[in-house]
Amino acid sequence: MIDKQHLLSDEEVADFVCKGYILVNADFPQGFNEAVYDECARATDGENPGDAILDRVPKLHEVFKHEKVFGALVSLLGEDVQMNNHRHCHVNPPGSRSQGWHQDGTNQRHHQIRTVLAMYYPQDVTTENGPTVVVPGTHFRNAPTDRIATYTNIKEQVPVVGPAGTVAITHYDIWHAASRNKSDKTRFMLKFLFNRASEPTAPSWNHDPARLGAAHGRLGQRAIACGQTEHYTERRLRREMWNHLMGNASA
Ligand SMILES: O=C(O)CCC(=O)C(=O)O
Ligand SMILES: [Fe+2]
Repeated sequence: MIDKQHLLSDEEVADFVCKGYILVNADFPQGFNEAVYDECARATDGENPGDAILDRVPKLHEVFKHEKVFGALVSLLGEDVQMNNHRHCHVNPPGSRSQGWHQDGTNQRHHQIRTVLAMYYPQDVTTENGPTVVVPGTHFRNAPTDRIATYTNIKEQVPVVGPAGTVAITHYDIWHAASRNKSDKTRFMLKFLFNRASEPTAPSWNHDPARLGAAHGRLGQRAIACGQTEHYTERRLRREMWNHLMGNASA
């Protein structure tokens, strides 16, 4: 059983529902991120090993065992959360061009949390060295990838920046893209997928019924500036997602 203190709070879960992502700053032992960086550089020198990156860099298991990372995954996907077989080391070399906006895979077309992306950065990420960029709230917007790929900068897009050891956990459907690496050093991002294995029957986070009012307040906020129609639609979809997570009628 995971210690409750490592689980997300009601407000954090409500924020995830609203924005579609949360950043976890994992404090790995001294030298851990640097060692992963070097091992990823060796593993991808030549052909990218694809899903085999976990066998090539077994230290990556430690990332998802970290109490804060695992606590966030349990909070969003339940205690029996499962690691998916697909994973990838995303290499963003100096001088790269930015990627088009996209949703990974075929988006899921439901309004629940069934799969998340967990993106681990083994080096500091700044706006200079090619951060992943996300658009808050877009996990509710299923859109053809060939259309969103034509969009350039979106007002209120958020670059995922943070110190080495940052893990961005996002809803599978969030719009995202790698941005241009303007630095002189390769940026690595290790993308893992996690799946829900069972339906929620009760909150799997550090739920406190006294915090429900605050959580509901968060669910009503705008993820980014948007029209009234989108705001009403998203507010309804968030409540659906939240009620599903609560697993009962008194949500
Ligand atoms: O490298 C990144 O920051 C994102 C890459 C990505 O989202 C993808 O290739 O699907
Ligand atoms: Fe992607």
